[in-house]
Amino acid sequence: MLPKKEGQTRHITLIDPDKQTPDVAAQRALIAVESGTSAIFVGGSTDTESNIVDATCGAIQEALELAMFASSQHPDADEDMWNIPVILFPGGAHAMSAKADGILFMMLMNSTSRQFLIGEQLQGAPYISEAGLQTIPTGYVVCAPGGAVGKVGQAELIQSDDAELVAAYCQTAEMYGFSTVYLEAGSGASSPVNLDLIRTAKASMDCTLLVGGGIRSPEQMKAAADAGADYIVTGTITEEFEDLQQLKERLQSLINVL
Ligand code: 1GP
Repeated sequence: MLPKKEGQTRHITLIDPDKQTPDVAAQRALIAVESGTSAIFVGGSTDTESNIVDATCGAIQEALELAMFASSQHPDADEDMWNIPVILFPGGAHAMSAKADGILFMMLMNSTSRQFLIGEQLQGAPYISEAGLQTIPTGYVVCAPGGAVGKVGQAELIQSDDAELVAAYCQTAEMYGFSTVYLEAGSGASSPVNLDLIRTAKASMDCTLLVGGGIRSPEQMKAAADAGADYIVTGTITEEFEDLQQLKERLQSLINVL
């Protein structure tokens, strides 16, 4: 569901269901797709109730379907551009929805807490199986500064000069058979993941590499892409614009550097 293509970096938009109504989330998702994003992640906060996650996933899926139908009525429109996966990025086993297309099934690899290494996963697996959600087995590695997820997830943060350690985490993820590794600096981080860490992660494994947290400028996007990120995730900037046209311009300025 998150294929990688050598030499190409794609963008993912993270929507936190706690930060707006489902209708506004759907409007933002449509703008993100028009701007060139390749997938929508839904999640983020640790204490979101599943009914809010469900309503948000439902609203986004409905909006994408309507947009696709509208496109199908115009011979010149690209109907397929709306065929975008909605993927859960859960704060825990409580924040799930069968209306998503898939889920990042994550191990917070550098957590010191059993809860985030295997506990939430054990609680969530029966629901995921029943709902038939496609799982994307993901090694989630929190790097400095780490933000709220570093604290809540009780992570031993990867420091900017600890390339050897990030390589070992990436190799471990690959040996476990994970398809994806997500280097996270924390939502709203004051600085993104260190570029050397991204370069080392990319060189140490064949898994798809996701990078996110604190990326706000075209320069930061370009640097993370050049360092080897297969996907760059941004969340906070999508929440900063009431005006959808302004949001579109901002997202395009980021995505167009890729
Ligand atoms: C957080 O990596 C994502 O999990 C996105 O971070 O909100 O800082 O863009 P931002």
